[in-house]
Amino acid sequence: MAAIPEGFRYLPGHLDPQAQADLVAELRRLVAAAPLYRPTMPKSGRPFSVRMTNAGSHGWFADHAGYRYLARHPKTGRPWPAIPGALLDLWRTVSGYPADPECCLLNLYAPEARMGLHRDADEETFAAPVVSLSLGDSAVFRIGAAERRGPTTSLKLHSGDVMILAGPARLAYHGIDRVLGGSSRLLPDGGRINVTLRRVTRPPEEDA
Ligand code: MD3
Ligand code: FE
Repeated sequence: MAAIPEGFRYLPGHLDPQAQADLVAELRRLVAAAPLYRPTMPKSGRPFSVRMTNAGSHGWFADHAGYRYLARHPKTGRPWPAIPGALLDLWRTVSGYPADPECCLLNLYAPEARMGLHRDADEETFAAPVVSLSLGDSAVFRIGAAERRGPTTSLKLHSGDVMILAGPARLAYHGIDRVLGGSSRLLPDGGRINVTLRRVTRPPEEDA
C-alpha cells in the first residue's frame, strides 16, 4: 500500500439513495438526448470497454485524431445537453472552486468494463479540482502518483460516493480495475455509472 496523494478527498455515501435515484432518472434523459458512444484509443484504434456521453459546453472524446474536447456530440452533431442542476449543486458544494464545471462526463461500465491507469490531462487548467460521483455497482478504484510507475493504492467505491481530486492528486494516475457485478440494485440492468465533473478552460477568476 502506498500513500494516497495530497489533495485527495473521499466522501463515502455523500448522496443518499433517493438523491441517487433522482439523478439516475435525470441521466436517463441526458442519454436519450446525447446517446452513449464508445471512444477508441488514438494510436491502436482499440475501443474503450466503457461507453460515454457528456453534458456541458465541453464533451470529452477520443478517436484516431486524439483525445480532446468537443462542443457537439460526435454522432448527432448537436450541442451537449446542459449539466443537470443537482450536479452543479454538488460541484458548488464540494469543489471550493469559484467557476462552474464545463465538462460533465458520464462513463457507463458494463460488469466486464474497466479503465486503464491514466491521467486527466486534456484540460487547460489543473487549478480546478475534478469531482467524481459513483452510481450503481461498486468498483475497485486505483490511484497512484504523478508518475506512471509510482506506487498505487486501491479503494472500493460504492454508489453515492464522491471523490474530489485537487492539488497534487489532480494529476495522479488512476483507473478502474474492475466492477463488482450485482453489488447494487440502483440500476435495473446492473453496471456502474461514473460522473466526472471538470473545468476545461482557465476562467478569469483564476487571475484573482
Ligand atoms: C484521480 N473515471 O473519467 S473516477 C475519468 O470511475 C475517470 O469512471 C474513473 O478516471 C471512473 O477520467 C475514475 C475518479 C477520478 C476521476 C478523475 C481523477 C479520479 C481521479 C483525476 C485525477 C485523479
Ligand atoms: Fe480519469
